[in-house]
Amino acid sequence: MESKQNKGLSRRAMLGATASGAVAASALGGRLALGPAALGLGAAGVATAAATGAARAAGADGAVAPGQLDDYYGFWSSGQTGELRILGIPSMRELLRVPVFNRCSATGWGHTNESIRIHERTMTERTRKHLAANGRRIHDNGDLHHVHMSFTEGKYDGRYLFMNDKANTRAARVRADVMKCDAILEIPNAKSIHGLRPQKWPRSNYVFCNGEDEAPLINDGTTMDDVSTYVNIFTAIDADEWQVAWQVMVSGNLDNCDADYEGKWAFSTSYNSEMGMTLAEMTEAEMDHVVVFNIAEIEKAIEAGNYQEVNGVKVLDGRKEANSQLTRYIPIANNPHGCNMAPDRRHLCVAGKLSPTVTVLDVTKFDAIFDEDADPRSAVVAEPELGLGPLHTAFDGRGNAYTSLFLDSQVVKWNIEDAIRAYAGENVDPIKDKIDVHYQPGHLKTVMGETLDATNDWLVCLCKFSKDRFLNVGPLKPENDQLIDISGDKMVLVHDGPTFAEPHDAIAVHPSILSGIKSVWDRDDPMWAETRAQAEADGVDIDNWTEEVIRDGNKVRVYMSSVAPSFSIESFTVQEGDEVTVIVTNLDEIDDLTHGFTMGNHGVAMEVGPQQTASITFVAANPGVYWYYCQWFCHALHMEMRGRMFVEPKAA
Ligand code: RUQ
Ligand code: CUA
Ligand code: CA
Repeated sequence: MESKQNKGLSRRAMLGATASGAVAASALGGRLALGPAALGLGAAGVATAAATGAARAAGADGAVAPGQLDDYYGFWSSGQTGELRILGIPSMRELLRVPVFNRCSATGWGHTNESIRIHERTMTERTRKHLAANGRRIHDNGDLHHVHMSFTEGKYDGRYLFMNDKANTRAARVRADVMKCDAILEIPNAKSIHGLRPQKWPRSNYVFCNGEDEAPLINDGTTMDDVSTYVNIFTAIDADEWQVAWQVMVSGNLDNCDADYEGKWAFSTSYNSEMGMTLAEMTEAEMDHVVVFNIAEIEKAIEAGNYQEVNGVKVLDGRKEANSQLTRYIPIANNPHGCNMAPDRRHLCVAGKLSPTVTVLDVTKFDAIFDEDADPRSAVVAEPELGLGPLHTAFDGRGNAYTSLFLDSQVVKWNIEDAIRAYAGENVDPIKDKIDVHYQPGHLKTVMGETLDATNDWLVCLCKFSKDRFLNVGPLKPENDQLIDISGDKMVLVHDGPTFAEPHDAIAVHPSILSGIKSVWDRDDPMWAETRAQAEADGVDIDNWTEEVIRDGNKVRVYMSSVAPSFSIESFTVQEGDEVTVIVTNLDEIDDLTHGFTMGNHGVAMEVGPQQTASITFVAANPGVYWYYCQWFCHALHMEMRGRMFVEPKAA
């Protein structure tokens, strides 16, 4: 493994060592130690820690000096781009893109065998058939709205990030130790996964997924426009196995969801209680609803076998007319949207969208609404009128809520307890402040505001339109993710952040929670376990310098290593029409020393990080000479890191 390839020359090696030294030093400098999690603060205690913003590395304007690290990781969705993005907060610098549902030219995600296996593992037969009919193996697109981290006891635990794909009815998991997707699940029976949230307590055993679009449960063409056969499906994914645990049929559709801090409930908004198929029908009723899912009752029903099995999944009937103990339907004004559980462990805030109100539900009253003749609205404890088009709500550690007003292009700060007192008849105004944002905000997020570690530091507001805020780049304009300082009484807008299509949601996480992030892969990482098994079957040791070309009928496996600035194989020969798999192991152990493998004129490229193995397969259809090269700048002699593939013409 020790190689001649002039390790001593590597400038990157020195830079790498310096950089990691700097990280360690700044960690010791107190930033990590000051996190609310490190201080063991719950929602109540956080106010003292972060209210002043004293622990911030950044200035009051959110500026982070060159070479300084951000105070928080931001995890951004990207909508129809289909990837996860990592930004620094408060600088809003984009740090990384993690391809998930999209294909990626840089990393080879969606091209490598390792990533295609992740896509294919839980693909339904229908999708397999559809893709094959269209000459493909995986979908190229996704619509990633919501990203959330795994929880243990109401706090982020740094294990995983979970996210939805509305476009192709999937959910994915990203490992937070390497920031790579390790599991994708196509969810049968449901249509269009929109809202997605992990269970918060006792840990994220489940990830809850909302199906937004109605369709016949047995969707085989035997019934089409008979809407009475349509259902919507709520899905709980087993987060460890990344398989469907169970599903519940509901009345109406499902939009956004959340879960409580006791592990008893999940809840989802429904804008289409009407089961309407047109805009007029979907907005017809004065009241829609929130569905409350009773987790213990659902688990009991599964245990008792009270389900039907559809496409290999256990499906329960939680529709209104089934009159079960699985669900309750709480009437909420016209087309509600956001569904946000406050860190006070008690209050669920449901945004009105077409109604200027946010409805506050006390989840400790949910047991009572499961009584036969209880009024489900008895769980409503406040309904402040906030402004036009309330979409989503975020929280700080002082009992305040921040709601985006889409139509007003504002964020409104209001106090939950004051709203409850006002609802009870006291003369208090729950609204504390309003600020203009630019323009039409959707989601907004405070730092760890969806956990018991809610802080009073920053608010990120994801605006759908930027209009005149940036240089005109043509008809397609960026979104505008704005950073707002919420440490004082008044909200202060400090930064405009243009982003490409189309972040819906974001979370911010303290670095102390992500201390397990690796800079170099473990050689025995499960990501390439199947590739390793093939190598072992071929008698090839991929942990050491490898130069092996294995022929297996018309399949050829080329095993090579990379150490800057060389591949172990300078040329290899295959026959016209061979199916070629190139397996590259990067033996460099240096922080940030990523290589790549690109086969010229073959549409083949992949990332190979330090100590990573990656593989890619293609057919060598045309005879001739082809250069392969490393596309990741790795060394002064990076350009020279190349080799030739000879494709010999088929014997006539
Ligand atoms: S919900 S439209 Cu996040 Cu506002 Cu997807
Ligand atoms: Cu290796 Cu560039
Ligand atoms: Ca409606």
